[in-house]
Amino acid sequence: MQRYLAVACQFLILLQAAVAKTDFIDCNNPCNGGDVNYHLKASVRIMPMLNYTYMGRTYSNESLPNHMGPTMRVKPGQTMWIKLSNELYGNIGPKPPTAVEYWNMLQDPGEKIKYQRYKRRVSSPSEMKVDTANMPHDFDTTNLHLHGLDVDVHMFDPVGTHNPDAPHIAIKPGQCYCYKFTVPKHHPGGMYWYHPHVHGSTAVQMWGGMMGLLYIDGPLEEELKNYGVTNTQEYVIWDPAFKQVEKETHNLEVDEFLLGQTTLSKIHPFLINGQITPDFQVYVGQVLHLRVLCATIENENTFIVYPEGEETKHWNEAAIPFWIIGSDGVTRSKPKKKNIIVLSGGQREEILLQFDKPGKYVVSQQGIQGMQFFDMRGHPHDAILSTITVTEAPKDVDVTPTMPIANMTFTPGYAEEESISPEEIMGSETIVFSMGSEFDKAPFPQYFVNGKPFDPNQINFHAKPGEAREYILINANHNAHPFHIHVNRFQVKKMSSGLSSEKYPVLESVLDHDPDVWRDTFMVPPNGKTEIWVKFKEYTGKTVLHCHFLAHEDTGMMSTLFIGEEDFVFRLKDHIQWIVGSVIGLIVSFLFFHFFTKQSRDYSAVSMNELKSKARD
Ligand SMILES: [Cu+2]
Repeated sequence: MQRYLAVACQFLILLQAAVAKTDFIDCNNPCNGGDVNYHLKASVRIMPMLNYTYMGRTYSNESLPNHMGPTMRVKPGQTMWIKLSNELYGNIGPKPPTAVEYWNMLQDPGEKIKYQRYKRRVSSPSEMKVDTANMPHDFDTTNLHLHGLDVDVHMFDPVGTHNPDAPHIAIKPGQCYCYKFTVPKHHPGGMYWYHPHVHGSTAVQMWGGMMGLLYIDGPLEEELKNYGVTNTQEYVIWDPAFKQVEKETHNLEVDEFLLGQTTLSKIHPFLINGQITPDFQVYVGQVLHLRVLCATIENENTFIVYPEGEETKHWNEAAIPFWIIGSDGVTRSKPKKKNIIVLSGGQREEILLQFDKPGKYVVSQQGIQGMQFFDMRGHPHDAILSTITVTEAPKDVDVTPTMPIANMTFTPGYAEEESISPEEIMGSETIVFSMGSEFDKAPFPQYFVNGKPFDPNQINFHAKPGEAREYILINANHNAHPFHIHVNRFQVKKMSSGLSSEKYPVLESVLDHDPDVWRDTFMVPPNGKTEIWVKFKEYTGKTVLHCHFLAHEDTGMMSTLFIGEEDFVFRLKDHIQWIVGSVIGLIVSFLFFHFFTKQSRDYSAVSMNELKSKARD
């Protein structure tokens, strides 16, 4: 019996060890065995901005003026190791909200009355139902997401896990993690980025500036150079929110996210490369190549170029057209002409611009008001994102490209024949993004995927490597939700919205999609639908899909997706009743047998004695 128990214990220990495999490392471990190696330090930074001094969480150091972390570069086929050290110590703020704070806020809901279906409130904070998993929390716990890369799944511990129960990678202050990736040989070259992704703290950390650029080398840079296009600039759009150091109060924006998210509108400056309306310079006739990342946490954006002073006119009337040559890290074979694009958080666009007259131009963010939050005007503000100064080129310098932009061709990130065909679609599923407005629940409002908030113990979607699937993304709300799926890209096949483009003129541009372009993030329009086809490639394991308005994701608008087969995992919780029952059974049987055998021994001893005495007689 003892031997059996010992074997069973050993088996359980082995299983536990297999389950507990992790990529957490001792912080003295350099984690530098890749072809390229990076060390990111999540740390606190005090920085001057907008006439104030702010405190935020960043990966950056003082030498990086754009407030972002170091730019990473890697070639297809290379291994990339990233050590992430969490050095977020101290009272950084703001504090995660409590159910009592939500209750207090809901006593005077103000503008939140505009929620179309709101439910009864409760008479005391103790009656609030609290969805702990979806309350903003653990603001100093972090991890790393390589946005848009088709590499191993890396949301759950360890990287590449097939354990359906694997926990989110959650690196606490003082802890270090070693991420090891191999970039596939066929990976499209282009602009990607990285940011933290711990459920509950993503928005707060990214409002503080925890993000950075990641380029995968590809033929685009060389091809542009061959066309004489050499004026390349990064263009990162960011809507920051920090704690102001001089004041004890929280930053207004962060407070409103934490307690409501609905009036997050009052002072939302958009920064470009961490600066307020910076100026870009280009010569007449020269091509300006902007590598645009919309790194907004909670806002949509437009990209429209006007001659200065004409920005109040309609873009179809006054805007300077531009060309898109790549989207979400995937180069297009031919430039596509546009005079407006609408961007949501996570999207990237490679843009070529050319001016035939000198002068001052502006890049404008406008026309989104009213589409963000239930028809509330003022969010986000119309704003000038940056200026562009166009001057005559010096006489002896030839800056014009070797051919008109319209005639340029590029090596596409995906070949045309890789496009998903209808026969490849192995299934179709609906994913509904919606919000709840139950006044007796914290957090408020509630954010749902298919009617339910994120449940860390649930796997909601399954897919197999090699197959393609259709997802019909539905937005039940009067505000936009950008959809993002990890690891694999998709093509946008159809879009529609129940709103009127007369009332919301940018809507036409939102719906203007290119069905052959591969994306990793795209808008699900207000009261609308986006139909996508996803191709699942070689990477398998546990990962997520979610809304890329990160405050929505943090408070519930995320789901778990499992690609491929799940590992067999011994889960104590599944077997606990059986184990407890068996143990009780064993104890009862042991006691019973012990008692019974003792009785019969006593009896036989007595009868033996009696027998002996009889024999003597
Ligand atoms: Cu959303």
